Amino acid sequence: MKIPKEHPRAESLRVREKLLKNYKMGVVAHAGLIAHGRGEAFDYLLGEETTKPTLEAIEAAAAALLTAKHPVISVNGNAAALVASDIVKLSEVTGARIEVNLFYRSAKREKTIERVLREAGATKVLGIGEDASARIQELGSERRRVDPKGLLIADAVLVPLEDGDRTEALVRVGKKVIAIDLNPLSRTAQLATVTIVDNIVRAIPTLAKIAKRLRTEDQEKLKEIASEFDNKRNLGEAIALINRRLSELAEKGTYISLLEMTKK
Ligand code: PTJ
Repeated sequence: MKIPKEHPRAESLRVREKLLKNYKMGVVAHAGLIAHGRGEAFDYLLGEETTKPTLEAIEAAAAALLTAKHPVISVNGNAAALVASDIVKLSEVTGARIEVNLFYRSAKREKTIERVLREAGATKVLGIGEDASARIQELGSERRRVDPKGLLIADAVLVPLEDGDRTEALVRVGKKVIAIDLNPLSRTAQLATVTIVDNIVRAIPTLAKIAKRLRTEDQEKLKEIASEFDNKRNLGEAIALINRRLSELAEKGTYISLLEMTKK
């Protein structure tokens, strides 16, 4: 579908089209489309922008990845569909390995996602087929199958769009989990070490940019940034921001008017 440039929701429609195309290609799972709809609803509440508290979380996430011994970016269908080349950039900047790890696992989907990542510039993709020969026993789903060179030994894991069970299991086995989730109330958001409450289409490029700036800082300083970050407080700020925004909008009732739009 061709989206008119002047359409007021052009960007959101473009993202949706990308997901649909990738769903047809077998990259995105059927439930990935439902998950996106849920995310979009929260993005509306946040004002569809990267907020100030989120920038602090992104800085802490960059510091955690840059100070980890074995950082890993875990990739699922939605992330590959929307931000494959930004994931490759982030991996180059931080030295994090890229591993495909799916909730709705199938050999065919894994291979299709690997191809998307390679086309985006990835030279090594972990977790494909028999390479995922290790198990994280604490996990119930197919996600327990991990690569011994990646998620098994990882000390910091970036999980864009996640199911809460895996975040909980990864934290339980002692890994630092950096989650990207638009819903600050989700189990993932609540249980992660660092939660970036933002849309992955904005968060991953920003994370790569900030990591590039921070990577010349000394390791002690980066460790301090990571350890001083308080996820509970930061989530509280994200929720308060939604609360403030909704209160302001509640005062107005309508915030879009045809008269204002005609003036523009
Ligand atoms: O590709 P697979 O097989 O690994 O499956 C991936 C999905 C996303 C289907 C799977 O992990 C899943 O079922 O996730 P959930 O439990 O639906 O959680 C997805 C979370 O991501 C929700 O809390 C959404 O609010 C959030 N979300 C959706 N789209 C975005 C998002 N967060 C950030 N950016 C988005 N674009």
